[in-house]
Amino acid sequence: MIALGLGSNISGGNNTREENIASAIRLLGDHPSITIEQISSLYETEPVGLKEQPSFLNAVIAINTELPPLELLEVCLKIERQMGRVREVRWGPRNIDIDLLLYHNVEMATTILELPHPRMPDRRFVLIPLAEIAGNLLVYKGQTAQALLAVTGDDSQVICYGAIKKSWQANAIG
Ligand code: PH2
Ligand code: MG
Ligand code: MG
Repeated sequence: MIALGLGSNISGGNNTREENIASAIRLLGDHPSITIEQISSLYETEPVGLKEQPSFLNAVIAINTELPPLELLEVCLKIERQMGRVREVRWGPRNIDIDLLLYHNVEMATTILELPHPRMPDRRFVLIPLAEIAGNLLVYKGQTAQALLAVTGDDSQVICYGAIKKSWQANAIG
């Protein structure tokens, strides 16, 4: 599975957080080499790291692509820029964040990309939506997302916010 984490905690222009997530999914799906395979529910999540910021909407999607990891990362960063990504501080508020979480069984650690995402075990806002779409897949050091959730040190609140709006999802999948 190739999994991406999506997050938004500020509106961009006239768009809500939900629209930001939906736009990112649509732009990813519009890429000629990317197909969207699964989209988790949206989750309303308490900020982790820098606490004094608005709560996030998070989701995880599974995609398919022939693009190698670094090229996929480039596409994600390009979409962030295209959406006029606003971010002043690391871990601070942003209208859109697209993170590469998993790329099949690839393990790599460079200064620009680490796979699987090294902070995955410490983030309920990633593990909960990932568990929803990844089933029994071993996602990190031989463990399922569910198993990682059982032992994570993170106790931040993650509440299901519901499915992404049907109209947007229909446009994105396939
Ligand atoms: N992203 C961060 C830092 N903290 N907290 C939540 N709840 N959701 C995020 O997506 C998030 C965060 C850095 O990318
Ligand atoms: Mg992130
Ligand atoms: Mg990021």
